[in-house]
Amino acid sequence: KPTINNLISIIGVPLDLGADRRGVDMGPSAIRYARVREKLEELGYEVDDKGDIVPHRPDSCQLDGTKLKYLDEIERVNTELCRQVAAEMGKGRFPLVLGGDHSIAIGTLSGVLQHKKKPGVLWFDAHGDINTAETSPSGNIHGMPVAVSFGRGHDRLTGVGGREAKLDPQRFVMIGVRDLDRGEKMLLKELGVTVYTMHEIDMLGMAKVMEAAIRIVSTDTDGVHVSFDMDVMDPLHAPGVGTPVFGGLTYRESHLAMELIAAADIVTSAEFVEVNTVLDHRNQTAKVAVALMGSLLGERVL
Ligand code: HAR
Ligand code: MN
Ligand code: MN
Ligand code: MN
Repeated sequence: KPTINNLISIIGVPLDLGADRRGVDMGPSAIRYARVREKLEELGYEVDDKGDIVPHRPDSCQLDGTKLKYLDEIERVNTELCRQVAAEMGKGRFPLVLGGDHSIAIGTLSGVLQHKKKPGVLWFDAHGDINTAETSPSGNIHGMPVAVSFGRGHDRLTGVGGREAKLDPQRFVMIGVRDLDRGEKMLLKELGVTVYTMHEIDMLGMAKVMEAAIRIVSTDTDGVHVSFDMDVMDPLHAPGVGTPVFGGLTYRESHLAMELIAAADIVTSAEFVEVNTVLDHRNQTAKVAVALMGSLLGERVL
């Protein structure tokens, strides 16, 4: 088993305030309906579903003098998520976080950082999610968690989990990227993040890309977090996402990536985010997410 032991804690975060389109708030329910617990139990894990961290929904978009939308509530939910992730890891359990929009990575990663001094991160996403208030075209916080985890961005977000607990960009790898804003490109280069865009995946193939990515995140690190935004997949395979971008990963490329991470035996926490049930077809995207979780956590054909 790729985890330290056989214990998995599921934490649902039905938050959609970080995104422009409603509907990812039903992501955790959709993933549970797609039988995530049963899948993990079949693989031999002992599963504790902690339920959901329930966001309050303000009746109008709150800006409080910043450009960031719903900053208050997103900070609150992420502070609680940080606490729960840290608590589960403290019990020696593997946190599996179900989103929700990708702003929840702020809480997941700061929770991981309460236990790991230098974790590696594999970030699967069509987007860079490395905007700050200054560079964001939208003010949507789901476009910012990577910047926040490096200590860049609004104080109220970088403060979640403490200002010292931040990631090292050298141990962070993005995979499947195909839509970056101008400011994101600049910050990625400035910080030296490794980015395997769809171009590199086309040129080298997923196996070679993952071999290189796994080497980076498992060198001089004390754990690996997998953050999987379902929009990294092509909309043909994962239609239920808020910000689909053509030209993404195929079903098999995504599974191969998860299988290679499982074979490397490195993963210590994971999150699957941005399942938008309103835009999905018959829960297809949630089902694909559960299948990917299976591969990540050691499922094999034979
Ligand atoms: N880059 C754009 C922004 O900051 C859109 C990115 C957000 N979309 C996501 N995140 N689903 O991965 O607004
Ligand atoms: Mn994302
Ligand atoms: Mn995305
Ligand atoms: Mn864009």
